[in-house]
Amino acid sequence: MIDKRERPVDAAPRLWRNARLATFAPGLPGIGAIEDGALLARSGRIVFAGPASALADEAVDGAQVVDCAGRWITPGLVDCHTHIVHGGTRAREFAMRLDGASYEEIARAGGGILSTVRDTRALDVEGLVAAALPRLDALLAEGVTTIEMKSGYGLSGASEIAMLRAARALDDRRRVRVVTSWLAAHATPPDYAGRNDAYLDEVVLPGLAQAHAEGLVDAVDGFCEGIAFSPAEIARVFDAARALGLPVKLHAEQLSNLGGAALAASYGALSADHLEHLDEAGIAAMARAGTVAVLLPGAFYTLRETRKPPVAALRAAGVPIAVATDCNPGSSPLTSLLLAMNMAATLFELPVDACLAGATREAARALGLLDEIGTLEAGKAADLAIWDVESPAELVYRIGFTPLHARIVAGREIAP
Ligand code: DI6
Ligand code: FE
Repeated sequence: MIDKRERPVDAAPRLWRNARLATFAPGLPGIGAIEDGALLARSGRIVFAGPASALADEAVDGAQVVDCAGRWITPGLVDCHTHIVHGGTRAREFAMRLDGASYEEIARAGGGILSTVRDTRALDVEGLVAAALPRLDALLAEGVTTIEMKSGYGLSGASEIAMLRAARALDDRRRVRVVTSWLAAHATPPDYAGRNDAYLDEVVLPGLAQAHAEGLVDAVDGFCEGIAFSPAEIARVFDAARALGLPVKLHAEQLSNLGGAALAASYGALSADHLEHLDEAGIAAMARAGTVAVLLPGAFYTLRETRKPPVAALRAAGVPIAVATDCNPGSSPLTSLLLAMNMAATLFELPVDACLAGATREAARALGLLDEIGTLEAGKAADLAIWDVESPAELVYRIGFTPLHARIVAGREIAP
């Protein structure tokens, strides 16, 4: 269902040799490292990723050879949670928060998400594309090859759809895979204040049906929170998604605990995201359902939260953990997935290897794309990042430094 659009591929076989591979292949420990590695791609797909000694000579006949000079190759990075399509900034609110106003106070006073809604509605599709492109380019320059983009700042049928059209246009404009989420249940627009059910009936649900009919929706998201939508309201959105055969995900337990993660898990959600206030019952429900926990340390940092997501308990329960930027103008004006990994390590104590897996394999899982991307394994898309580092741990450890050597999408190299 997700992301099955045709993409241009490089048909010619290409061999990256003299490389070190961080494969993240299941069955290999840690990052799945292979020294003296080689990676062969044909028609945009990996046909071999492993020790050079195991690659048959005849397999590489006619391949264009790239000498990696010992550089590391990882799967292309995957940013599985962004609100990158939007108008305006919220720099003024940032200053207000530093003066003591809380995020919730600003939201309840008509600022917050609703101020971005005003700036987003003011732009047409082309304006939204132009506004998002510099942010997208910042992520691509760090080796991102797949990015999720949400609606959620239009809050009318037409403007939510415009946001997703912009996301699809960005997919055409750059060599990157874009995955979309319908997030009309993000905030209640002023004309529906206090009437969430009417907003669902008149905007969220009919808009979803229309956007889906236009092929604009890969998954359905919501914001389950006191300042947004209740579990019962989110359940109505998820029922509609299920009827359309669309996977769901949820912003859950960010500012309080409403049981959103358990609700999402009961719908077999791909992911539950944020999770600072997640409890034991929510963890158990996510573990049973295989729902990925998406950590968004940029929002935790920006809002100067003190309660951390229960990372140790999630890991002990075997819940897969992804890391994403949450790139948005209010709570996470972050366009660096490398910094998000660093923050997940430093702020949330996520181990370094888990941070790396969280921005590759587990982020792919969170998008329902693990069969296609996220590891270096034969059969998957040849989406790669090549790095000038001594070890992949450096990608997590450095702050504000991007050692990207090359970015490859569907086997074709794009200068960083
Ligand atoms: N949680 C968040 O952190 C973002 N959305 C959400 O549901 C914030 C959105 C914003 O403040 O503009
Ligand atoms: Fe978000």
